[in-house]
Amino acid sequence: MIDDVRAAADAAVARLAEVAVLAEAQALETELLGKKGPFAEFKTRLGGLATVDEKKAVGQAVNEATQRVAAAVQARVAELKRAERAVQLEAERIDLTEVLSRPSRGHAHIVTQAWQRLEDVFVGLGFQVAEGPEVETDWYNFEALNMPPDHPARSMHDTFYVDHGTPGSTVLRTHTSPVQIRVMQRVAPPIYMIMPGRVFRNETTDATHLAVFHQIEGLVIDRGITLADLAGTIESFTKAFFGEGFSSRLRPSYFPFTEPSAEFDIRTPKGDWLELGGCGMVPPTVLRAGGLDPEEWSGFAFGFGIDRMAKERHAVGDVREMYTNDIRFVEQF
Ligand code: FA5
Repeated sequence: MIDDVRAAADAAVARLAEVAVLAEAQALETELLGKKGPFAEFKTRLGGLATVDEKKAVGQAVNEATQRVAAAVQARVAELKRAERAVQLEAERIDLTEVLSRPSRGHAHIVTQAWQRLEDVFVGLGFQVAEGPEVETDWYNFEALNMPPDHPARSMHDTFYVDHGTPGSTVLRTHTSPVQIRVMQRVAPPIYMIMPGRVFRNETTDATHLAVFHQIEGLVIDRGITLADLAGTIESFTKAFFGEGFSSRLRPSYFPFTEPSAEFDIRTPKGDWLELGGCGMVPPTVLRAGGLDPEEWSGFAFGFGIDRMAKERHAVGDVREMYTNDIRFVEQF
């Protein structure tokens, strides 16, 4: 019978080793060590043994077997609990390393940065910001700005026409100056306004020319405004935008919608002169087109290219580089 007891213990331990689920191990504990289990049965059979020595020897074997099986149950249950906990932890794990592998953030394009900085500087000088439509009528883009049909200055603006209304009546604006007229019509003076935006010219592109580019227009209308105010504003802007080491100059030029007209250049700390844009005093014809009385109001306007400013500021060799969408180029700024 002692051999039977030991064999039963071996079988119990072997079964426990095969169990893979915690609940099954707990059920097996009841089956093996409970009142109806094999070792309980061995105990009941002790009474039927012939001698006291036999009872003692078999009893001891049953106790040892019970203890061995109980220890095996305990070890297996603990092992399976650990395994189940590990599975649960894995399932509920929050992967904090995600924060580190987040895709890198982009940033504003070099031209957008220049646009935003220009706005900041002019707002700092007391200007407000307005925008106008990119698809414009011939009247706003040309006629109201002193360029009637057949005016020779129109040939300087190679125009994209839009197939809308009377042929030739709708254009993609060739400059931001039409927004001057829209602002004068809508805003009561005094006006201190800048008007940034996209413009279009049917031109062959090269290192300094694009067919789609950006300008920023400025318009000041108040009482008693003179050319000295224009020169002072351009000088303050130059220092605020480029730095104290820079200065500006006005050079006589011609635009149909300003009189007198000038190009304005900036002088770099190295002494080079860069042409930035055009400017001048707003003539009575243009003030009237905007619905203002030239006897009461006077003013000046200026306009320059944002893309060329970004190009100069960052020493980009070719303005077309900024629109190749090459991430290696864009990332540098
Ligand atoms: C004008 O467009 C005038 N409307 C500016 C103006 C406004 C004068 C108000 C007086 C009063 P212009 O054609 O020169 O002028 O263009 C102004 C600026 O736009 C240029 O100095 C240049 O910086 C930029 N620009 C002109 N053409 C291109 C082009 N194809 N590609 C990139 N930038 C250009």
